[in-house]
Amino acid sequence: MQDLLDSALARITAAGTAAELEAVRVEVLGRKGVLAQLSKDMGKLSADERAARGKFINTAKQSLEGAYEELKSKFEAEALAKRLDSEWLDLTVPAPGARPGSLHPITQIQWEIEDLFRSLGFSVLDGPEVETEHHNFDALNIPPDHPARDMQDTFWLEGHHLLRTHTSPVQVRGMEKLGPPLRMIAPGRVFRNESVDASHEHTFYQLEGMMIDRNVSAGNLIYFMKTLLTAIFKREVTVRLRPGFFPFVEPGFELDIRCLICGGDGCPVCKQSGWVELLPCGLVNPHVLRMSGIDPNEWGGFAFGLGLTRLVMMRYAIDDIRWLQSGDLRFLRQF
Ligand code: FA5
Repeated sequence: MQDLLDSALARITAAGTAAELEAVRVEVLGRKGVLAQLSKDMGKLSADERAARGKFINTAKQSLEGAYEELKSKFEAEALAKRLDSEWLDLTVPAPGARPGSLHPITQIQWEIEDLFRSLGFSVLDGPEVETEHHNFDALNIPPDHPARDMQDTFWLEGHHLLRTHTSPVQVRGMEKLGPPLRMIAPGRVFRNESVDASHEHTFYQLEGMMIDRNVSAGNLIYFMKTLLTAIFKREVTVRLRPGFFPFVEPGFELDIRCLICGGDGCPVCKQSGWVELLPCGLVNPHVLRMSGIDPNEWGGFAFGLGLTRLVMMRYAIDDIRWLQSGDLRFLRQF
């Protein structure tokens, strides 16, 4: 009996492949295998012999199956390793035909302006798009019955909240949070309930700027505006400064740029005027400083509200503002 078992074990361990092992399994452990042979004449044995034979068969079964399972696991591990080797995949390789994405032109110019102002000592602040009436209007010296509110068609929300109509509320948040002296810019998305045409969107981008210090003058304001425009356009551009009315600045100015789409001859973007409103600005109204807890006898400042979307249109000669939010890949792939 022991010989039978030993030779069966030897045949299992001699299997060199998974297929050979399977063939040996059928022969040794199958219905006609060694174990079946050993059980065949059990009926003819005495009770004691039967017990001894049963015990032997159990032990034999365990050792044969153990040897089989061990070798089977070995072959499976080898097969898996081979498969992993042959099916090796580099997940970092770009898919064939995939185009790399690019930054939206508004983001590109926004980042350029952020870098410029950071180098001039300004912080870049963020503010909420859902604003309070207080920050968007009241704290900017635009009380409820003030006609200036009509200039910015507002999307009103519940509970004295609204979609901010300009980035100027971030001035207020900057003054409240950081106090003077203050140098900040705040780029962001703003919303107005107005009809859309070649130069007007309901959702567009502005970039607010504010500097508060002792002895800030209109000269400082003009210096920063010139630095900004030269850095962005990298060439001579014609600008004009005219008086502008905004309740939060005094005096206020409108800085217009000679239309770069038509060169000043007149087109739908400049509404045939040859000029595009780009950069309203002014010296901060003392009342606004006072409302944010800053003493206007000690501190003064300037503020500006760049029309970022319009600036991008001028820089790249984009003749319709609607391209910028169209999501049209033919347009976006040019940048
Ligand atoms: C304002 O929004 C003021 N908060 C700007 C300001 C800030 C003045 C600080 C003084 C001091 P205005 O409504 O003019 O101003 O908008 C500013 C700029 O946003 C405009 O010059 C224009 O370039 C741009 N703009 C205005 N409406 C639209 C629109 N519908 N679509 C695209 N750009 C617009």
